[in-house]
Amino acid sequence: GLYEAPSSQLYKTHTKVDYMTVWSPNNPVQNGMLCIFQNHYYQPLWTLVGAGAKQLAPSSRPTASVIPSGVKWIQSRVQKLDPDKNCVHLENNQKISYKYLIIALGLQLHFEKIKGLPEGFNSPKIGSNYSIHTVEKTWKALQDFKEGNAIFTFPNTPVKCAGAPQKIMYLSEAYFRKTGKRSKANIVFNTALGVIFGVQKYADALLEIIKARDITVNYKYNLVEVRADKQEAVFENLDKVGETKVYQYEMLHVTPPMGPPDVLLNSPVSDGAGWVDLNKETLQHKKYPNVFGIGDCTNLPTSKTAAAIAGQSGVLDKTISSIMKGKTPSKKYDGYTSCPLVTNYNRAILAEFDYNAQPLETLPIDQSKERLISFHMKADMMPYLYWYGLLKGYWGGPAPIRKLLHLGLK
Ligand code: UQ1
Repeated sequence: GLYEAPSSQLYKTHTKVDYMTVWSPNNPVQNGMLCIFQNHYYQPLWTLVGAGAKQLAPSSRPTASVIPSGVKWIQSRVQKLDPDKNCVHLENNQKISYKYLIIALGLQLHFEKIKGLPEGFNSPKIGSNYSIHTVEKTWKALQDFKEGNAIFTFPNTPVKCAGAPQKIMYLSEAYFRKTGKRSKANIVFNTALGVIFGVQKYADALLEIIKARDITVNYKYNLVEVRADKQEAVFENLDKVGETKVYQYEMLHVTPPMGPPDVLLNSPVSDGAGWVDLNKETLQHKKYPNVFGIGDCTNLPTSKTAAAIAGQSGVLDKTISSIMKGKTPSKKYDGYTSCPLVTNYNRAILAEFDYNAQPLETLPIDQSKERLISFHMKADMMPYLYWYGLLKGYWGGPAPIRKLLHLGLK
C-alpha cells in the first residue's frame, strides 16, 4: 500500500509538502487483494500468543483505523521503484511521482525455502510465532506436548526480532515445568548463528539461564527440511559442508528464513542483497537524496525490531525536516534497538543496545537481570506505546527518558 503526503503525524509540520511513504502492511494475509490490506498487526505480541500468555485478536487492528487523518491511502502494490524518474509504478499501470520517498516495505518470510514447508504446518506439533497463520499452532503444539524433543530453530538469514526464536523456548520450558512435563522434555535450540546473542552482556546472562534450565544449544545448525509425517527435522551443519543431522521432534518451532520484499530485489535503491541502501546515521539513501528508508527493509546494521524503528523514526523526522529546508541533516541514529527477552511468564531481560553492540539501557538498573518490570513493559506497556505512540508519530524511542533517568546516576 501507499501512504501519500503526509505519511503520519510525525510529519504533520510538513502538510504543505508532497511526499509519500511506500509502505507494506506487515505480514499480509494471502487470500485476495482486499484481505492483503485489511489488517495491521502488532507482531511483538505473537511471542506471547504462541505461549498462550496473550490472545491473538488484540494484536490486530483494521489498517484503515491506524492510518492518520489527512493521509491518502492507495490500496495497491508497488510493482517497481524508479528513483531516477522520481516515480513508483503500481498495479494496473498506475504510476505516481513524488518529491520525497520513504521506503518502509518490511521484509518477507520464506517458509518455502525449507523443504516440506509450508505444507508441513498442516500437521500438528509444528508452529511459528512469525506468522499470523502459524502462531496459534505453536500454542497448540505446546499444550499437546507429551514426551520427546522440543526443538527451536534460528535460520541462516537476517531476521526480524532475533530474540524471538529463543523467547518461545524459555516460555515453553516454563510451561513444561508448570504442567509437570519438564522431565519428559528435551529442549534443543538449533541456531545457524555462532553465538546466542550479539551483545556480550546479554549473551552472558542468557547462557546462565540456558545452563540453569538444562537447555541444549547447537551452534551453526541450520534447518533445511521438515518431514512432518515422520516428525523429523533435518539440519545442516554450517561448519561441515554436506553434513546433516536428523532430529525427531515432539514439538518444533520454526523461525523461517527471511529476505527483502521482491520489489526490492535488483532495484536501484537496494544493495546487493536487496535491502534499501541507506546512510546509517541519517537514513537518507546513499545515492538518491530525496529517498529515505526505515525499518526491516533497510540495510541499517542493527537488529530489526519495533524499538529500532522507534529510534529511526525520531531521527528520520529530523533528517527530512532538514532536507526540506535545504539544510544538511545533523541528527544521527546511533543504531538504538531493543529486545525484551522474555524468559518466563513473568520475567524478561530488557536488552537495549547500539551499532557497536554496546548496552544502552533506559532504566537506571541492570537490565540484563530477569525482572518482573521488564516483563510488564513488554507485555502490557509496549502495545500502547506502539498503537498510540509509534504509529501516531509521537514516539521516537526512549533516548530522552534514558537521559533523564541517568542524570546524576551514570
Ligand atoms: C520500544 O520503543 C518499542 O517500540 C514501541 C518496543 O517494541 C515493541 C520495545 O519492545 C521496546 C523495549 C521499546 C523501547 C522502550 C522503552 C521504554 C525501553
